[in-house]
Amino acid sequence: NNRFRAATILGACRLLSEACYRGLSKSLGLIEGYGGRGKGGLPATLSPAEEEKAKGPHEKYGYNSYLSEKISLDRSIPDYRPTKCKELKYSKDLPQISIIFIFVNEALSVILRSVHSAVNHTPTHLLKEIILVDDNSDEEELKVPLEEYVHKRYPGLVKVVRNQKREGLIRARIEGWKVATGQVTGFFDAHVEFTAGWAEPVLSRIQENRKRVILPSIDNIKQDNFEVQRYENSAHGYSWELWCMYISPPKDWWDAGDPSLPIRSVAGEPWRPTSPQIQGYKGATERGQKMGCDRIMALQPGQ
Ligand SMILES: [Mn+2]
Repeated sequence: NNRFRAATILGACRLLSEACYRGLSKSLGLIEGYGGRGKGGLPATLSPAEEEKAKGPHEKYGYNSYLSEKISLDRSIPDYRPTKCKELKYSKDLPQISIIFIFVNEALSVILRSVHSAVNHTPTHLLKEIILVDDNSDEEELKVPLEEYVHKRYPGLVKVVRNQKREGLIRARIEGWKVATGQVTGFFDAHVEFTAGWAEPVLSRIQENRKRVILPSIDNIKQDNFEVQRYENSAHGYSWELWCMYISPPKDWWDAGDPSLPIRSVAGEPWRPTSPQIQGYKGATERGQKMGCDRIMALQPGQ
């Protein structure tokens, strides 16, 4: 049918653009392709001489940004979904998502890996756009170099929003929401990697009921070696300090014996598959977590 043909053509266009734009990352000292250090989500390592160079940036970012530059923007990571999740079938007719990343002085390679992995793991017909909200970073590499790269590498796909003063996480997210045109809005930290099949269950749950706010089940990327570490299925909540907590699913979820079922929580409904995120990150954007929701409903929580 036509929709299938359109998806096939879009897929072919993506392959063509891959061929044209590969190598662009080299100008930034970064690497593309599925292999290399850290492939398959395995721990990545530095030589002793490199270790010395890595110390300063590690202190600054709270993760090993020097090592991050040595890991491909497209590296493969494991698919930790329960088998049943992989077998689920979804409607071809799902709403499109605008993916919004917020950052302040995040390492360029880490932001770009978030973007590459979103493009690589979101079906073309479901990805409306990617929006990068810079909450007034100081780093020069996050200005012209970042903007030139994303516009050349993914023409027409990425919007960049710059806050003229530091607004904080929630107002920065709202700035991203304002320019979003997808039916669904997904808010993410800019230090994540997406896994295969992450989008369909999220969009499907929102399509069933647009008042839902969906949180994926989140794995961990280790801050020192970028190893992807599987976390148990869990609900999300917040401590009194407003740090995100992973909470064991309620008894009725365990009793049902089906790991593909969504987990209800006070903060939303997590669902594997996942977007792992770097642990130990010190940045200003760490309050709040990744979620997808209906674009219009997003700012009308009373409904
Ligand atoms: Mn985070």
